[in-house]
Amino acid sequence: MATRTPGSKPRMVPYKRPRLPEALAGERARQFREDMATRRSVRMFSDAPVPRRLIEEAILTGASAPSGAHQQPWTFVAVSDPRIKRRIRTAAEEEERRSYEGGRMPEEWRAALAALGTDWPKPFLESAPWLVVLFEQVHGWFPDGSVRKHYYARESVGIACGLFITAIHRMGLVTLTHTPSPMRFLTEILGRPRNERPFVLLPVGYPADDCVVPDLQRKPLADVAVFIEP
Ligand code: IYR
Repeated sequence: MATRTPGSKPRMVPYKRPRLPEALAGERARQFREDMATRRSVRMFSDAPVPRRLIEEAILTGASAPSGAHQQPWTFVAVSDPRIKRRIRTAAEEEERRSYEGGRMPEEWRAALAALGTDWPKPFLESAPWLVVLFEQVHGWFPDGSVRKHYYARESVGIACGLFITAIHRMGLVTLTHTPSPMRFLTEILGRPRNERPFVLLPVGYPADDCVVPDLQRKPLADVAVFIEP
């Protein structure tokens, strides 16, 4: 793929989807929506183990995302090694403490976060059985070692993240889209190449027995959608 010249035709294969009756489509959509409505970002994790196979399944779903020029510009790094998790927690808390208490986070941002009750300590970075770090491949490489531009890498990785989160939820697991800021330390701790930028850190596991989440409401359809019809 990387060396395909402009103008050469890709091989095309047939593609079909069953056309569902409207009632069945609607029913499936409703069931899926109701399940997804129970998804929450969780910050209190049980240390109960999760088999690697389930993480692999979610990664494969994430990696099924559409991507700019089908370049699949993502790397999922899944960590269960407690020594690495500890290093990540230590580094993340150092950054987060500076943000929350060192005056690095503007007042408006702190106010916006008040509804979530977040703070700099991140014990879930050790208690969650897996930390999945999603990296964006800002560019790739041609076989001759020259830089291969990636198109819409950030958007593509965002979609992959959404699909990963959905797969995790469908398995009865929970996660959090965590962005300790800045995240550069993850590149170093996880030994990733310079063309990769940490996009999001996703702790994965089961909720702790005493897990609580903020009482949030989602916007109704009328507030999130505009229809323009004849
Ligand atoms: N990265 C910090 C702050 C934070 C920022 C946003 I935007 C959130 O939605 C939640 C938290 C933290 O993880 O605490």
